Amino acid sequence: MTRAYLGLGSNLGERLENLRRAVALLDEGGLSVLRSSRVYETDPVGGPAQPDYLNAVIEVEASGSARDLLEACLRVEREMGRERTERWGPRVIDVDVLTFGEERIDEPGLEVPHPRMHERAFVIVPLLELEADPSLPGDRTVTTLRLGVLSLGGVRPFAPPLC
Ligand code: GSY
Repeated sequence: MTRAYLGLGSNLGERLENLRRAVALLDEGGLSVLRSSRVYETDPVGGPAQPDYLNAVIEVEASGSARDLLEACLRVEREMGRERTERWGPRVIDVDVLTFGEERIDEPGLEVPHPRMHERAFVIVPLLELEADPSLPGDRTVTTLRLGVLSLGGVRPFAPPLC
């Protein structure tokens, strides 16, 4: 069994309902969803002008490999009708593998810890509710993060934890 953190995001349709449904589908798909951060409303980062996101981080326990976990996340995105068209565009749901235990993986389509997570306040702020010293890409730790890179603006508490 491996503890992992997943990042959830939605900026189309019933955003909060979308996050809740993703948690339910992940749980039904065989993962144990252990804990959730609060839900934050966040300014969109990158891509075209698009609506604000709701973001949260959940902690799961996975029985398979990191690749199995990635497949489970992609399955939920597909079940919820996500179309991977525009790379940084708006989406009904986004489910990202942020960390997988202490593993460091650099394979096609699967980089863990997520290579951009340390630059994204919409990931780091909810993650720090669950884990004081998370695995980050490279040799980084939370104490070495530079606030210039990680702008903390644009992340506002919106709703209680998803579970
Ligand atoms: O990387 C996930 C999708 N995404 C997000 C997001 O989840 N939240 C915010 N605030 N901006 C984003 N830009 C992209 S792409």
